[in-house]
Amino acid sequence: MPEPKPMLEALSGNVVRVPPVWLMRQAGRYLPEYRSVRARAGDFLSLCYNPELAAEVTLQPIRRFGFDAAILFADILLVPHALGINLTFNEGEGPRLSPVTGLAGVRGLRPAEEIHQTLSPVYQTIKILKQELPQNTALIGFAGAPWTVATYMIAGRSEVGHPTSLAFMRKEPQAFDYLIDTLVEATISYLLAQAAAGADILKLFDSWAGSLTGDLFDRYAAEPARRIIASLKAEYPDIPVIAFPRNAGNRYIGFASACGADCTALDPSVDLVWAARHVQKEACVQGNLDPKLLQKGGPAMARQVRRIRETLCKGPFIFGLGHGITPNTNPENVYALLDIVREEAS
Ligand code: 1CP
Repeated sequence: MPEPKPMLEALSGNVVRVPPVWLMRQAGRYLPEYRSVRARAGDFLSLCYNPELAAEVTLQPIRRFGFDAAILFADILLVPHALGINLTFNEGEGPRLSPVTGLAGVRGLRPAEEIHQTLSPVYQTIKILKQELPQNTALIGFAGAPWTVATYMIAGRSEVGHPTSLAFMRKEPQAFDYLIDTLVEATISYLLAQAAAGADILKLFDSWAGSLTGDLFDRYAAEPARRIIASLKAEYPDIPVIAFPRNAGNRYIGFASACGADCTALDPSVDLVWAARHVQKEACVQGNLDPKLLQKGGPAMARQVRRIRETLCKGPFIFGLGHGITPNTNPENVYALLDIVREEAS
């Protein structure tokens, strides 16, 4: 009998007594062993496309902390890169992309079915991880949701409030819809290939969903997620999907039902009692410790970790952060967090 994976238990809607736990960006600069492999790889993209090293950094936090899930080491911006966009990560200034402009620009992208030429090392990383991971550790594959990825492709960088992308949507609706459709197709193809390589769970990061107001949220966050998840479920009905419509506010309600996700990942702004009442009854929830509290550690972190666990543990629940670990987090605080999440309920 293979050992059960607590992550899959929670994702199938069961209440797990000691909740499974993993942390967004659990592989990264807060770990000295990551910084050392990163230096060996050279730049960030070379690390993402090197299956041995990408697998190594994925495994580092599992060895250290024994999380219940490993998340594939890659980035949401590999998809635009595979569609033919220039991409660089420069130390300290975040990603830079060659922006897409106009209908001719979006039509000039590589067809979605050609992304695998660039992305095949990612599938190789998954195959290595399947050999190396402990049996009870689930492997999460992921992609960015179309809107979030589109914001980087249109603005060429990270942009607060996304004025460039929202203006593009308004002024060039045909080009914008073409871009979203291309990203839906590419994301389906990419996630299906991750599932074929062995991912146990798939996660869709819509980190900038909160910039979509009114009808735009349904049209460009919920609907693309629904199309992607429907295609994944048609081929892999047993692979659970986690959706992360960050900063969706009230629109967290109904999101999992609208798009067919098995779990909703909550950002730190979501009220716990409200989430237990309105979001958790639809599907498993994941979250939502503020990464700033993990960075701070001590009694303030301990109090909030217990509150999250106590409020959400009556339904299907995965303990996690509401956003990624900050690079200046002390790994000692992660050990402390795990002790509290895993302490026996009194
Ligand atoms: O210097 C370094 O080593 C680069 C830092 C880094 C890392 C470790 C980047 C650059 N990406 C990653 C890995 C990564 N990115 C993972 C896998 C590792 C893990 O979680 O353990 C994942 C799941 C992502 C996803 C990702 N990339 C998102 C969605 C989640 C989120 O943070 O909201 C986004 C928005 C990105 C884009 C990105 N990648 C990296 C940067 C600096 C950014 C821009 C972030 C921004 O716009 O503010």
